[in-house]
Amino acid sequence: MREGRDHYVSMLSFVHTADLHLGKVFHEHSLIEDQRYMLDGLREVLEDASHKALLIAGDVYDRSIPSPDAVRLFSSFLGSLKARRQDLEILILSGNHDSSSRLGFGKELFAELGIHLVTDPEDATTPIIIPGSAGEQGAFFLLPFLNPGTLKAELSAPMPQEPVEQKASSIEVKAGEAVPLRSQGKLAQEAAARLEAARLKMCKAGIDLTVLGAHLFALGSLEAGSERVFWGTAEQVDINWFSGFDYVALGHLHRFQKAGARAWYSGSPLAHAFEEASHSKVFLSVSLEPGKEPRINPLPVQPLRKLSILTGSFTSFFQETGFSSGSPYAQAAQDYLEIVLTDSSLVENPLALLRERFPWILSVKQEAALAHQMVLVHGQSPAVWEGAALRRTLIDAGDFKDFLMDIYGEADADKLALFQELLQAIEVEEQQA
Ligand SMILES: [Mn+2]
Repeated sequence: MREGRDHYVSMLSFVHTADLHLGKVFHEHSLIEDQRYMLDGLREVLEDASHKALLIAGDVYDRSIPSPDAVRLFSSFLGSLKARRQDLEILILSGNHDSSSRLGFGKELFAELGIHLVTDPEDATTPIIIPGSAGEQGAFFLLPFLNPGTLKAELSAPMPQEPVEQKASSIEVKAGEAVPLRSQGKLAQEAAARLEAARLKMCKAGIDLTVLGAHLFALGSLEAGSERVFWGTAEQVDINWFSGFDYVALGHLHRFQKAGARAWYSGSPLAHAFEEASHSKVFLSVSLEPGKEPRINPLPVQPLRKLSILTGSFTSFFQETGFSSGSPYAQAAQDYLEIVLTDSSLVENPLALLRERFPWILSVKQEAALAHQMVLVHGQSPAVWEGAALRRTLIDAGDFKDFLMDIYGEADADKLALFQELLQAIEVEEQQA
């Protein structure tokens, strides 16, 4: 990483990452060792002292009540990072997967150590000031995920762009009265107005650079496949509201991408879905110079194990040793693997059978066989079964009962009950998401 250093001399440089999802369980397999390996890599990147700060733009943990392993891992990461780089400022905001109060534990004390946790949107307008290498001053604002109701606004006039929703509301709102905001669009608009006022105040006070870290869904950006996101454009945020900032460090979408003129998603440093197997996973090294465009340097993340998808017949994999160096599958045998079977008949318990050959196999898909089954039973073409949305509206307990009858000749009551339970859980989760 040495060769890039000279370019950074008169700049404010920092590392932007997000969506660590510590404690994530992937197809029933804990990713904690993968995450430890990834954080070791991040610590190495930060040994380059030209990076003045680390900004984590939300979703530190995978769950609002993180596993003990995940908390221990993050604690030891912060400790060992600070032991090597006392001067490094660490900036953390909470994402939709984090519990803001749990992640915010001890924030008043940690701030003294240069570890800044912002978990309340009300605190977003108080920046953290970080000097660059030539004495220039950067003001970092951190906007945590905007849970419904976390900001209030006076609705004296209908909010621009969303007049219809106001009319439909059954609650009488008096002019000048502050009401809690619910949709992502309105919450972000209110936050943007407050942040812009605070940003201008900093600029007037002589600050050279302003940076915003935020966890939100920027309108027009692409999902990666492993996010838990809102549906509908009312829940997306116009990133132009934040265009005053010299750089916007985004989290929430797991795909590394540009989201606005000076706004980027770093993406998650590890893939969390097989759909992401081909995505590049990076940490972003960002360098800012007053009056210039931000310089983005994506640093590839070396994962402990890659994700691979292989397609073929069951026999072709079952007869494969997977380990011999001449085999086309030699590398895949070391990867987290999803195998897509092309057979037209279902294989029972294929995961256990194939695990002997491929020790890190996590998923087997048999959609060809399922589609074939549907044609035999209902005379429907496989195309009907493409797309998750269609499937969601088509499948119910009756279909599952028919399916069990077709496959096993009987519909096991326990399996049916479990299916009902899972279906309800999915519906509840989707309503709360
Ligand atoms: Mn996330």
